[in-house]
Amino acid sequence: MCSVSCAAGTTNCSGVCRDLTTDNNNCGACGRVCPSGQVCSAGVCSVSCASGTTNCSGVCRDLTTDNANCGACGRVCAAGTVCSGGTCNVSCAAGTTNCSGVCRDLSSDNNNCGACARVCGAGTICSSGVCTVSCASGQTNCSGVCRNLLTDNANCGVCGRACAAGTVCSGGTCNVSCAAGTSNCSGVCRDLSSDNANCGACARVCPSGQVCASSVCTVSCGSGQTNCSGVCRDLTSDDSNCGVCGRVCPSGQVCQSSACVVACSAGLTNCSGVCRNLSSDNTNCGVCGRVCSAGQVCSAGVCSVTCAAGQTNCSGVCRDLQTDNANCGACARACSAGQACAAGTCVGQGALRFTLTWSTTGDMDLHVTPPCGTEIYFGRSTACGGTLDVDDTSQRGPENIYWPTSFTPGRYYVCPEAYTSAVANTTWTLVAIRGGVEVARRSGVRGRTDGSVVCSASFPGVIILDL
Ligand SMILES: [Ca+2]
Repeated sequence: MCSVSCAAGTTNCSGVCRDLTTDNNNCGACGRVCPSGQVCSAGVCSVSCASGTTNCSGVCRDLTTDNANCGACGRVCAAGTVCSGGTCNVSCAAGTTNCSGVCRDLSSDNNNCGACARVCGAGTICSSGVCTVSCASGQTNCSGVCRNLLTDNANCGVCGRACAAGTVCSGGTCNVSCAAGTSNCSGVCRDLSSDNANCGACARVCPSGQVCASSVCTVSCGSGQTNCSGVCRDLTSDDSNCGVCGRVCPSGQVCQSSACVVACSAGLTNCSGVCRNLSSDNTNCGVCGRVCSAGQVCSAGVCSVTCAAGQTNCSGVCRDLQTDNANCGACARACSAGQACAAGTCVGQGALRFTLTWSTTGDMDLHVTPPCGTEIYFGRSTACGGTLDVDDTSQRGPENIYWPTSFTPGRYYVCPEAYTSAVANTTWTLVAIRGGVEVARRSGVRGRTDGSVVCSASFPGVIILDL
C-alpha cells in the first residue's frame, strides 16, 4: 500500500501531513481541534499567538521564516527565494540553514536540531544544535525553545518580553540603541565584526564556506580566533565563548585570558578573584600581592612612608579626598549611592551630570539649557528632569546639575557664569559625566560678571554638547 512519509516538523494524520504546532484542527495531536476564538500556537490552543509568532487569519505564523508569510501576513516569497529574517532572499541568512526550502535555525529548532530533519525526542530540547534535557548555559527555555535573553527581541531579559517598536534587545533590556560593539541592523543588535550575516556592514552576508572575521568575510577565522559553530570568536575575551566554544561566563564575571574572572570596575584590578585598588591597597601595592612594610603606606602604587601630594592618610591608607567616594572632603565621609565625589563634595551623579569647578574662591554659577529649552540654574533649580543640587557661592566649586535616572538625548548648552567680580577671569573647568563615564572636559575663563545671562547659543564661551 501507499504510505505517507512526512517531512520533519509534520506528522501523518490519517494520511495527511500536518504541522501540529500551528494546525488549528490538529493542535498538538491529530484531530485535536481548537475551540472557536482560539489558535494553535506551539502545539497548544491559546487565545493569542505565542511570542515570536503572529496571527495571520487565525493561524500563528513565524514571519521570520514562513515563505508564505514573510515579514507580513500573506507576503509570499517568489520561487527560488526563501524567507529569512522576514525578507525573501536567494539564500538563508547566516545562522540559518535551508531545510527543504525553509530557513531553519539548527541551533534551536527542535525539529531540525544540528541538521535538517533531526527531531529532538520527547523530553529533550534543541540547544546549540544538540538535543539535550535542558538549555545550554546562556540560554533559557522559553515555551520549549532555547533563547538567548540578552539579544532576542521577542524574549528580552525574560521569556515573552518583546521589545517595543523602535527598540532593540541589548544586554537583556530593550534600549533605543545597541550596546557598544554592536550595531542596529533592522532592529537587531549585531556584532559586525563577527556576524556572518552582517559582516562589516548590516546585511552584508558572507558567501557559503566563509566566516566573518574582524569584519571581513574570509575562508577561515583569523589569527587568534576560533570557528565556533560558524562564527569567529576570540576565546580569550568572549564572555559567551571563554576558553572553549560555548562556555558562558557566569553573571558578574568576564572572560580574560580565556578564563572567567570576577569583573572589576575601572581603576580596580582582579587579584585572585578580588577587585583591588593597586594605587592605595597596602597589601596589593602596584601589583597584586605586594605588601607594604610596617610604617609604610601604599601611595600611587608605591610603598612610601608618607602619602604623596594630593593624598591624605586615612587610617593608614592614602586617599584622594577630592575624588574618593568613601572619603570625600574628609576621611570616612562617604557619599551616598547615586552620588560621586567631585572636588571634595558629594554631588548627584545619575545618568548625566555637569560639574563646574574654578580656580579662585568666589561665586561662579553653572547654567544648563537642555533640549527641552528650559534653563536650569540657581534661579530655577529643577527643570526637564535635571536638578541643580550643589550651588557653591564662596569656594572653588563644585557646582553640579544632574539627571538621576535618565536624560533626554539632544543638544545641551552649558554656560559657566561668573556671578561676582571675585571670580571674573578665574579659570573654570567643566566636566560632563554620562553613565559614570566622562564624555567632555573643557576649561576657560569668564570675564563678565553680569550674573545671569541666558544660557543659549549666543552666550559668550558657551559649551555645546550633543549627548
Ligand atoms: Ca554658585
